[in-house]
Amino acid sequence: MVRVTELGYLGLNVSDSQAWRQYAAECAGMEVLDEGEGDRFYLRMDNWHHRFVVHNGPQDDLAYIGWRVADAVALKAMEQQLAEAGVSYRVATSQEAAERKVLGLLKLEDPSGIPTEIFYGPRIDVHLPFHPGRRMHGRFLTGDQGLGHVLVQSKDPVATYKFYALLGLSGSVEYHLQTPVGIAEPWFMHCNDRQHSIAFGLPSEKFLNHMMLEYTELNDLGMAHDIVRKRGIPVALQLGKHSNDLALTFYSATPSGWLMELGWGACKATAQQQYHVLDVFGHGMEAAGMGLDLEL
Ligand code: MBD
Ligand code: FE
Repeated sequence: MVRVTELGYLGLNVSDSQAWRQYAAECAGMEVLDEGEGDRFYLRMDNWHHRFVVHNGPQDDLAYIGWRVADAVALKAMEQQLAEAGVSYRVATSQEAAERKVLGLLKLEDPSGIPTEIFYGPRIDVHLPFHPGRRMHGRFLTGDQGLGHVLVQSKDPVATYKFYALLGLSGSVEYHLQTPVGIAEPWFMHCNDRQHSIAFGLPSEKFLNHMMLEYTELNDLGMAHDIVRKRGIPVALQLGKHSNDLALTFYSATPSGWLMELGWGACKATAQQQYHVLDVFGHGMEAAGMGLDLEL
């Protein structure tokens, strides 16, 4: 069986491009790259040409998720795997591959309709070393762990699990959380050392509930927290430590309304599954109505 190797890139649709450029650079520390296309700009976290394509659009939601495989052989094997499972996909044209700055890709949809791309051969701009949008003590933790994680909508969590398992991710329900309307059972799946690259199973109006980026240095998380607080950006969940990935994180609003989880110190994925009913500490609820009204 062939497996995806990392959460490689994300496409976002945003209504306020200017607010996003400022937010991404000045709060998170990403590098803004504008190639003059007019309808989009890029965000960098490392030496990849980009990790985010930010498209101008009215929707304010996730546009697509890009999962990497090793090479052309793996992409061909993935095609066969999808076909045998009866999942429809199409092979993107070379023009579409050039648009994403990859050597080849497949286009399909996950069971909730989230546009999904499986690609190989991203463009790595070693000649253009990452230049953070604000001062940083360290870097974003990417490498073979991918760009971070997303928590996405799932209309049918079991179907969603089966879809991502077909792509080669592993995982399970990792929390039983008491909510006013019953027990929430979020799922977490990984495809490399990052404890999870995708999560689902919590109510989410948009495709995207939140995305998570990880710093290599605690000081950069602290700096991000100071900047978010000074700017009065709503914080949905205060600083706290998750029980599953042991990361110290907080959740604040992006200019598109969905949440950004910034973190540091996550542990690596393990083969054996376990579940939790509460986080280690913190993650107290602050701003309500942002998609994570949870007692973690
Ligand atoms: C996460 O990254 C997360 O977003 C939640 C809700 C629980 C555990 C880890
Ligand atoms: Fe998360």
